[in-house]
Amino acid sequence: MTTTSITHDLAATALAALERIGASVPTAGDGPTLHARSPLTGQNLLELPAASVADVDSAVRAAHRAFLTWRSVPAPVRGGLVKRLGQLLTDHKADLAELITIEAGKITSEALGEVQEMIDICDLAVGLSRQIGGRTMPSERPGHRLMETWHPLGVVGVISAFNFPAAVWSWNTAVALVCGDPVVWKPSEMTPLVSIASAALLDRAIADSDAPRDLHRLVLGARDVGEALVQHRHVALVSATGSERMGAQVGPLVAARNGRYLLELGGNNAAVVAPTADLDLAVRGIVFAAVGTAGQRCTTMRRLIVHEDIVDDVVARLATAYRGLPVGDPRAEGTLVGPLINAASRDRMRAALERAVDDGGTVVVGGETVEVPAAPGAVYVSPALVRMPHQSALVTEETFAPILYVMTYRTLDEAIEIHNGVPQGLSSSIFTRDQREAERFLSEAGSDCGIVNVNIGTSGAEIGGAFGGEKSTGGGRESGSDAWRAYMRRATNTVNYSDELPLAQGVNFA
Ligand code: UN1
Repeated sequence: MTTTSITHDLAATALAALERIGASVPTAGDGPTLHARSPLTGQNLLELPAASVADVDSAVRAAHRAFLTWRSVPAPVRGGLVKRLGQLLTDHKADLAELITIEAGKITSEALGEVQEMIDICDLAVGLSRQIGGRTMPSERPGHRLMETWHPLGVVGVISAFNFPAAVWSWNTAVALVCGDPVVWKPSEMTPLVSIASAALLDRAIADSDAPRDLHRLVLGARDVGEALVQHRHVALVSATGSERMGAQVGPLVAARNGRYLLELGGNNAAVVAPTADLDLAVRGIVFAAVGTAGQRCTTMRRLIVHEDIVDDVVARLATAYRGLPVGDPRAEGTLVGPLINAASRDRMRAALERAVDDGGTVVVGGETVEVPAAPGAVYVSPALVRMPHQSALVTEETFAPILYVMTYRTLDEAIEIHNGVPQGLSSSIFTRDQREAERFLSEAGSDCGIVNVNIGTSGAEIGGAFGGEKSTGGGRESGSDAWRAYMRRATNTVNYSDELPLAQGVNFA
């Protein structure tokens, strides 16, 4: 088959999945457009209409009008909508996963896992719909009640990235909807079809639940669309997932209008491998975290800090595992590493590997282009394992490709210092059987990340926990635990049910 005929087949497969989902694919007109594209061939699939800045304004205004109704719908009833979304996602799990594979290049198992993550967050949000609520605190005054109430916040603007083109939207949207907030979504330009499909399922759930139609609006487009969303005064919360550079631009823009933002930005995640680690388990955990999703997760393991006594053994085991990695068509049975999203990613990976060597590093294995004859325009690479003499400036940056830098340490203090010596603070792990070491890594003086694991890798977090990180990762938390609070506003209430008017702090004003 020629590349063009493969692309043609991919487009037909995508359109068939969209049709089963019940999504209509708009045709491009005179206005701005964008292309759906597949990293499986590197070619364009379809041309789609993009939103203009004026479209963003009308989407936000429509969502805001929906808010005025939705905020007064009881939260457990709002949960009914999310329950329906979860059912539809379950029914169309394979269809949506197929689109994720076609547009983001994920292997089938990981694409299905992404949709499972969406179903899981719907379950969590439905449960939350009966739990979001405040506390009652003792008042210092007799006959008074001091309590807090949590109210819906307003329109949430969601900006998401190509690598989790549907799940990150669902973490935000399922929680926002039960919290009483409509969503306007600006997805990555690289994954428009996944977003059209996800939005269509939510539209159907909205219709089936008799909820306001404009509770969700999708705005496809480029940077101008994102900027218009970020700056709109009716967007109460901007939840943005992407690069540190993007976050550095979004934060100040929202802050300038005193809006709220929730940022989930780059990671430069590391694992410490201690002398007592179970190395069979560690190697499996490291390989999944470092090469899963072809190194394109924000939680991808990018640094390994190994005790010097075991480093040669660990590197040898990893090199063996890396040499056996099946790289290729993500739809093929057995493939573990699919394509990079585009040629720019490969160029950045190459440049990073060249800099690593300039910094005294050695590429142990990988880093090569893998030719897939049927798809010359696709970008396949073998994941790279690189030994570094120290943590150079390069290693402190996130390169969104499968490169794992290996460094050594002698004492745990030194390992923690190397670990924390980067700007990002998303995910981390330690492989050890020494409880004292594990506890130190988990303590306030250990890892400075938002996610700190023991004896598992850095990626593949469950939705039950709060997801996000510190420092240049942005500080936001999405998904489980009490992350819902970011999507609501808190009112503190003092209710006087006495006949007196005592003032707090004993103030006398008579
Ligand atoms: C991301 O890469 O933006 O923990 C999200 C994980 C997934 C989510 C990753 N549950 O790897």
